[in-house]
Amino acid sequence: MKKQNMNRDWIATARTLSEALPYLQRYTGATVVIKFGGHAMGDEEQMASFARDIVLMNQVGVHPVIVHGGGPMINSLLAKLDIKSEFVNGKRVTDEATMEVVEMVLSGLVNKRIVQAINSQGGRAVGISGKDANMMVCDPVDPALGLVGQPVEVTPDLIHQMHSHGIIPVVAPLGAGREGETFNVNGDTAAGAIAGALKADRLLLLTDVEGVKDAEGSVITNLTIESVDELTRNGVIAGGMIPKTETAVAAIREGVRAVVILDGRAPNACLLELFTDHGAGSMIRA
Ligand code: X2W
Repeated sequence: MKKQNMNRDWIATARTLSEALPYLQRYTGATVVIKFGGHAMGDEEQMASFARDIVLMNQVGVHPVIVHGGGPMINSLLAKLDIKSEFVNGKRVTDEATMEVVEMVLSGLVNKRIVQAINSQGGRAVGISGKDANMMVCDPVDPALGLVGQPVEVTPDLIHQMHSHGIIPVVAPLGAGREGETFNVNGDTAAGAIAGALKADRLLLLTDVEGVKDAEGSVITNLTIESVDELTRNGVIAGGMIPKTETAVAAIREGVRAVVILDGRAPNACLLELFTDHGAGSMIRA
């Protein structure tokens, strides 16, 4: 009895692999930017599962780029250091003391945690930030927000070079200022700007909601720039979803083929989206 069940599982595994062939072929050589938000990271096991999906993608010929966040981890260190922090329109007001903590947490703690998780699964990840090789040059967004940056010039040569050496880039959302400043960039904004500069085939925004929901609370699986505009005007797209859909629309206008907003905590979310008929979350296209 036990043996039969096991046989059945192996047959299902083989079938799953076989069914994935057209998807694997479709994405060979594709550039996929994955925004891994602080809220999507979860525990060690979820991090390991995410890392495994990324290594698998890389193994089958996809060129993944991870751009991560880390908002909750920044909040936690700021609280320990007794530094007050506030958000205006989804962006952290960032003075010099806050910027030091943001850089420590993003480039140090979170970036290296993801790099190590990928390398533990047999990948070759290297952690950088938008400051490395002057990849992401920023201007200040608004004097009231302090050192919050808007990417104005993204030069992705370094990412191409890393990919050509089989390296998976893991990018912390920090930007270089023209006067030698360090800028804090919202993780979604950074991922969108990098995906746009790469003209990526896909931008996956991993978060802690299942996708864009309609008025009844069901996930809308396919959206266009026009339908996003309409749903935003009608107030169906609201709150924290707005920066995500804005990022998606801006990235598509810069030449990204499609953007998917999905729940990064769901098991194998990236594989489900890329390599199965089912897909996941909400896909936005031109
Ligand atoms: C963000 C950067 C991290 C981030 C911050 O300081 O929290 C700004 O708000 P999540 O996990 O993706 O939210 N920067 C300007 O975006 O993290």
